[in-house]
Amino acid sequence: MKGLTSKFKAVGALMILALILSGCGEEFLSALRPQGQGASDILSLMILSIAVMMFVFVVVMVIYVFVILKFRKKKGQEDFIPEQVEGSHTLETLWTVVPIILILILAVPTVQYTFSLVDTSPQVNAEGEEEDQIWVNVTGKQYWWHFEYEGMDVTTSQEIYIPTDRRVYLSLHSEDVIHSFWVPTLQGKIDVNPTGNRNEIWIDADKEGVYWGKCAEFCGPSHSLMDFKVVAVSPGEFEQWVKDMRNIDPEETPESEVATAGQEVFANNCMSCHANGTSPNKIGPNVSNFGDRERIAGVLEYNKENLMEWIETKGEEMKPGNMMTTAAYDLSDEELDQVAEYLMSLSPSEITPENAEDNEYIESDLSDLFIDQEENEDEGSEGESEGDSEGESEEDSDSNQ
Ligand code: HEC
Ligand SMILES: [Cu+2]
Repeated sequence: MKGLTSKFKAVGALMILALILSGCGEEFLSALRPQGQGASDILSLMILSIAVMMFVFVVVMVIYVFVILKFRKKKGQEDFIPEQVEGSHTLETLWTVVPIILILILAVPTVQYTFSLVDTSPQVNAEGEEEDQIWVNVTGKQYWWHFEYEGMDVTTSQEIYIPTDRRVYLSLHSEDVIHSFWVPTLQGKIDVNPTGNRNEIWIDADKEGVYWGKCAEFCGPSHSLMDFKVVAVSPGEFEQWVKDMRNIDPEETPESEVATAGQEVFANNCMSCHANGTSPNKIGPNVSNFGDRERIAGVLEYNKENLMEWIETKGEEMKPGNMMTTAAYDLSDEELDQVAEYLMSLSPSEITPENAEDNEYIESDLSDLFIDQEENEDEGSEGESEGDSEGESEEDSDSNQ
């Protein structure tokens, strides 16, 4: 009896634990708390398949218990052999047809979503017109992410900004090994391949906020540290951010003297790998808005101590195997302080992850941004039609060798 009560206790504890755990999951990270269309479609598929599985489980258990009770060996019937049924037409039809129906219930929406989740054709608005699309070229690298806004002359790393009123379309490729781009609260995963083919997906966020992204394909010793952020802001804020990012002058002298000295240190030791402004994709992240970052190198808490340690150690322990470890510089404590001060002063915009959740809905139809894109297309420059442009840039060609 004692054994039985303790078993009940154990089961009870497990059930309570399951209940508590099911309440877990953060809005910025959990696929079970979707904050965008893609993730909520995926969650509905999960719920559907769990419902089908529960149905099968319950039916099987009911029949099982019924059969055990009804046909168990009774006293005085030791030699009794029950009636043998073989080839029952009704039964065989039933257990063929029911699974087929169940599979169809699962398959139809699954196939439908498999296509719609990566359908990057333009959305049609209420007036029946095709919406202008924001395309971002995404490059995955060991162990960070680079983002180039097509036709907008905006480049950033680690943190991608999107407006909350529309889908943002991504064209992804890798410069080294296979990565996988995953923002659990917003969309499913998509592979990021080095072979020259670009995968495409869209993301959207219902409300302002910072959503965490992860690399979901093992890609080296710091794979688990290959984090990034999606910063969703209102359309007006997004427009402001794009304008601010476009106006960066990398030559501009910072306000403080220490930072000005740091600018010099940076130019002499770091510019071979890092870019400031809209210069193209380099070995290391673009630092144009490093002062606005939520994290250092995607994962470390943002403060000067961590930053100085990162620069001094080249992230050797903080992110093992990262490509900055090959840098040759050797800085004095003073120079470390200066360059850290400089990097933290790089804040071209008021629109930062910190105020992403202010819920100030600044209206804008973003049309200004797209006019610019069309101009670019007219000039026959890079704004050329996004998506299917395979390996269009120089960076692609040298990464494919
Ligand atoms: C050999 C190329 C190289 C050199 C030289 C280099 N870095 Fe880096 N740096 C990188 C790479 C690659 C990363 C990305 C590491 C990662 O996250 O995996 C990085 C990341 C960083 C980051 C984090 C960036 C972010 O967006 O969070 C900072 C800050 C940084 N480097 C500062 C410096 C400073 C300061 C110097 C010069 C004193 C410097 N780096 C020189 C390659 C380099
Ligand atoms: Cu990766």
